[in-house]
Amino acid sequence: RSYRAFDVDSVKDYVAAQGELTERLGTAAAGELRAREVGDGNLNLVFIVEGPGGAVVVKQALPYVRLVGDSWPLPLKRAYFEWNALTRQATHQPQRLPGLFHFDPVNALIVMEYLTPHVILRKELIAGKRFGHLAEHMGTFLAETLFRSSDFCLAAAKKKADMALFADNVELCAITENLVFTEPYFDAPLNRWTRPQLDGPVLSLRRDRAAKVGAQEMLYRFTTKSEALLHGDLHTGSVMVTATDTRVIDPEFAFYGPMGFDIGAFLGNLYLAYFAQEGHEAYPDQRVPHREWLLETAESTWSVFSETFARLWREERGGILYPRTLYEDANDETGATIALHRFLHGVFEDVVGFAGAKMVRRLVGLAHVEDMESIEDLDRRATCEAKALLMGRELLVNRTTFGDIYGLSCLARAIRRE
Ligand code: SR1
Ligand code: MG
Repeated sequence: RSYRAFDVDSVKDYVAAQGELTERLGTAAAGELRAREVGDGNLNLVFIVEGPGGAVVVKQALPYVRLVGDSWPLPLKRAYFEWNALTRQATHQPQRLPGLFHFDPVNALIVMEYLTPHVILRKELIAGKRFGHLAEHMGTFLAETLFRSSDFCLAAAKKKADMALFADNVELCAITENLVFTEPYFDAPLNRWTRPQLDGPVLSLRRDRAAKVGAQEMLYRFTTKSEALLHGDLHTGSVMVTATDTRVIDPEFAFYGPMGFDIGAFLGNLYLAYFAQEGHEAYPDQRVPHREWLLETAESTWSVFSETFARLWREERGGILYPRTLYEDANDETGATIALHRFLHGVFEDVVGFAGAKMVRRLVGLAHVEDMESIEDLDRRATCEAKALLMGRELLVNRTTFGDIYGLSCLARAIRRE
């Protein structure tokens, strides 16, 4: 057997031949199935295959970057890392993931639950919708997946084995190393920005020594700080929502890295959504409650993360670092609390720096966000983007100066009003 990329016809034959899916689909006959390709991400094929009894999603890696074409090859083994990340996350936080049905390493595909009526969070944020459970769900997901894959919880041998497994996700890490931390800061051929409106800010960024130093420092942390198994690409396009439910999808960039990278990616995308709001309404003031909700969601995600992490620290701490036995009497419990707060302080600084880097790359690098791209009036789009760029740069450069998460909301409001 060798790899083949499926299309809407051949994927039906493939799915029909997988006996474990028959009951779910209500048929084993390809002729009774319907398939459509719905992938709108940068890398993969995504099919929805429906039978008389139900539907599944088939996500298949292509041997190249879909966004760019076959001039940019990309290994199929990313499906293996995605599967391994999903199965590990499922042991930590199954409620926030799609159900997992089948993995085929040869065809680099995963068959999973068809989430309905779920929709991609980014699209809902653009439409001005709000989700009351989002911060609670995301903060808990982040704390549980990050804490439980770290040295604070896992046995040392297991953590080292997992680090070794995911260390081979080299090419996807290289995408992040280049596209997030490097290319936005020089005249890289694939960079894009709203021209000519953003030419000035882009040129300034390339001459901005402090921003470049900040980006290099965050890159170094990204490559060296192997704290936890990360999702690795936790933007608002990797989250699906309903009014009551939240699911996290697509961890193909998974590897052992700094906890603040996942949290910063999510928060940075909320701030991008915040600055994009004024591009989406004839009367921007109608978006005030939504804008404020985006900032509150960023604040609450961090609060829920840190509170849940603290609870896990008290209840589940068991790895090689800070074992419970070190803190048996009351004084030592104080020591454990001090250690926890020092650790979270460091995570927060990373969150701020990574959020900034993630914002900058989506404005002047190769891969942009629909929040901004869907603003048709280019002057208006550029105004939103320039403010977001200013915030991203501030977070990157001054990441040590923010006392708490509320300082980030204040900065966002101040820059928006300028
Ligand atoms: C070439 S891939 C561009 C981006 O898409 C993914 O979602 C990652 O964020 C990557 O950096
Ligand atoms: Mg993705």
